[in-house]
Amino acid sequence: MQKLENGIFPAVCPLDCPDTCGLLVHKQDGKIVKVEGNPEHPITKGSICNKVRHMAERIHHPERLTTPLRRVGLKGGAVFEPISWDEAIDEIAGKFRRLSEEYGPESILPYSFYGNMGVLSVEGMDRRFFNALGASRLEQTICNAAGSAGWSYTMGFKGGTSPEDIVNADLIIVWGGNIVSTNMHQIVLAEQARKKGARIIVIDVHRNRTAQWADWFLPLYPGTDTALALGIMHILFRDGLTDEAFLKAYTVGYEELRKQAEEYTPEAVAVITGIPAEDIEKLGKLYGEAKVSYIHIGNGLQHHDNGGMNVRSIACLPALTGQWLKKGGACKGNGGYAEMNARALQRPGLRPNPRARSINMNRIGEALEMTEQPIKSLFVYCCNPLVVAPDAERVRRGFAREDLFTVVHDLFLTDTARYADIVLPSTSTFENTDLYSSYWHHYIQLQEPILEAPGECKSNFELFSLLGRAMGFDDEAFRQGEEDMIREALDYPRNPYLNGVTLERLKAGRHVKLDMTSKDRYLDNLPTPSGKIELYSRAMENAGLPPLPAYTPLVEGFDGIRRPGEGEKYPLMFISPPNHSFLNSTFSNAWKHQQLEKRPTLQIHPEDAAKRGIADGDEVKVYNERGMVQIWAAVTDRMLPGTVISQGLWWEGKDRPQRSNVLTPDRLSDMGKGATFFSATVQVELC
Ligand SMILES: Nc1nc2c(c(=O)[nH]1)N[C@H]1C(S)=C(S)[C@@H](COP(=O)(O)OP(=O)(O)OC[C@H]3O[C@@H](n4cnc5c(=O)[nH]c(N)nc54)[C@H](O)[C@@H]3O)O[C@H]1N2
Ligand SMILES: Nc1nc2c(c(=O)[nH]1)N[C@H]1C(S)=C(S)[C@@H](COP(=O)(O)OP(=O)(O)OC[C@H]3O[C@@H](n4cnc5c(=O)[nH]c(N)nc54)[C@H](O)[C@@H]3O)O[C@H]1N2
Ligand code: SF4
Ligand SMILES: [Mo]
Repeated sequence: MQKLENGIFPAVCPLDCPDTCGLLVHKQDGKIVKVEGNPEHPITKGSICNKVRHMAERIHHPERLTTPLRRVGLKGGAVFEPISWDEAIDEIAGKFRRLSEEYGPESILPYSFYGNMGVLSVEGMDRRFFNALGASRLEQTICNAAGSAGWSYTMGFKGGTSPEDIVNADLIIVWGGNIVSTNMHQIVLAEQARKKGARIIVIDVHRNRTAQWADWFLPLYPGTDTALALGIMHILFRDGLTDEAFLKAYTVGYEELRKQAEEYTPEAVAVITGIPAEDIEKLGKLYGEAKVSYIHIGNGLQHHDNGGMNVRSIACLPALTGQWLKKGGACKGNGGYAEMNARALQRPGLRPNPRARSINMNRIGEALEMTEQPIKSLFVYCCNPLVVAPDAERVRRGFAREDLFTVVHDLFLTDTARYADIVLPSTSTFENTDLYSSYWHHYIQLQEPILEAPGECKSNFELFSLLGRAMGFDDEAFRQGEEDMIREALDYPRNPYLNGVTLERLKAGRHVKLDMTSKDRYLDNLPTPSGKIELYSRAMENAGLPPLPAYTPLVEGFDGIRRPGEGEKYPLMFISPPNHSFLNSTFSNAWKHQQLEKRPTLQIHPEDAAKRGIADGDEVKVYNERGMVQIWAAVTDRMLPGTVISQGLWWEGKDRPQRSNVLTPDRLSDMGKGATFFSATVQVELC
């Protein structure tokens, strides 16, 4: 039995990170003593991030949950008593039966995300269970929904440039992504291109680690990327740098776009973005003259009111210079290549109420306030909504409802679990069987258990099989084993890229590359309505959106007349992106990772700090009408005046409020019903 042996075992990184690394886990006396990258994995190539090098602390953490718990004190007071699994399952199943009878099964809402990227963990038995129960559905739009919709309107298929092709580029633009921290193997590939002469440009609202690594950094005002993309288009059309043959053959709407771009002169775009006109000229020329260019579209620029349009506009650029025939292009995510058989995995047919309502996960605070058809129970797993969801105080107030029956399945007593009625202990990925794909590279991987689960931890798969049986769901779907489900997931002839990927090959080889032969026909198979790249999109027009790229200001803050930092109650744009050492809110409770990040900070420009009498290291209050955090100022000119940055999703402090999401809006983005975390405005003062 692998679990008990000492030695080195192959594993997969389960975290919500595009790199989905192959790992080697060193084990001694039942414990992990070292985690390193698998040198045989073609993308990992033996190197992993610092977060996961310290993964052992998380897996063997003394505060890991090991037994089910029942609340005995007040909601949120985090006083619990241990109970057995039998009691926990009985209590949950009993409550779900009663709620279904009294209020209907849609009074129950699952709330999950990708705390573990395993297909069986978050898109498998759990979905079967909530389908058979007839629970409300969750719109999982907290991450890249806006950008994904914007990309899809333009390109149709949810995939772009392959990682391995990045090395061919002579110009690389990292746009709204901090890939040194969030996608480190892309840096390795970009470095290979750089050795051959490629130039690297970063466009961001602050000089993050990636900007420090780049050859040229362009800081801009938040939410103004569409204007910049149109400025580049203006220069491409004006100076004859477009590939007219490509435009004719593979796009629709290029004449309309040419006209649309006319008004976005470098001078006009400079006013909107804060980038000097001469820099916009230079950028447009560099992009137009590059032989092979590649744009990495990060997640940051789509967490805005106008986030869908930001991605949609940038996605038009490679078509203008014909990059899709030159192995250049762009990537907003490559999940489409690895699409699996979701119907077989999730069994929507089990649902007694195919028209069950959907609740947007970004609006969970509001949803918990509904008085008609109220939500009476929440089942949270693989997610930490009290920290990661917008307008976090509203979310907390919802979770504090005495009449809400909340179950949380996690490895730790997170801020969310503290509000649970029943807490269930989860295994870590290394204790499970699961299947992993990447939303960036093209390798599928298998995880098999290499550790004994501590205490009474159960995987998501075990938990939902057990609950299904306790609810009396007698479909064979609840009796399948992990390997049956993996086979079903991979059996999906509709996706040619999945050809030949089988459980047997995964067991033999650990990672199996997707069959990329049909990528040759990428441009012929674009699933847009026209079958072409849609520079003009009738589908957008039908949805009430501008059919062409068009700049719309953010709802709060900068409007093209008033600059960030000026006037009003909350003059500063507040951006709260990931930090280097946490993975969303995961690791926020791990000592090593906390040491590396030291403490939550607010990066503030010297001009903005001086106006408020703030010096480096001072404790400051950051607030708006939604809430307040108390963190430490780091005075720096890494961004334009008017923008402040706080990196990292910290759990609530023991003696201070520090969850940045108490400040963020729960408005939805222009497309895809996505989150608008970064479209927040705040005021800052000395404590
Ligand atoms: N270390 C680490 N790695 C991670 C994560 C983590 O928490 N920590 N999270 C993982 C997940 S779930 C995701 S989705 C990805 C996200 O990783 P990325 O794609 O890198 O996205 P973000 O880090 O959210 O934001 C990237 C940058 O966008 C900038 N930005 C904000 N607003 C704007 C804007 O209007 N325009 C422009 N041009 N830039 C803007 C931010 O300043 C930030 O530097 O990373 C994954 N990897
Ligand atoms: N302000 C602000 N807010 C943000 C973002 C931002 O940049 N700024 N980023 C947003 C983005 S892009 C994302 S993707 C979300 C991410 O938000 P979440 O998906 O909530 O990510 P995490 O905070 O890492 O929480 C994942 C939880 O799953 C648990 N977990 C891990 N494995 C398992 C398992 O096998 N079973 C169970 N039951 N639990 C498990 C972990 O212990 C952890 O508590 O946050 C969003 N929120
Ligand atoms: S978090 Fe990302 S970079 Fe780090 S080991 Fe996991 S997949 Fe690799
Ligand atoms: Mo994400």
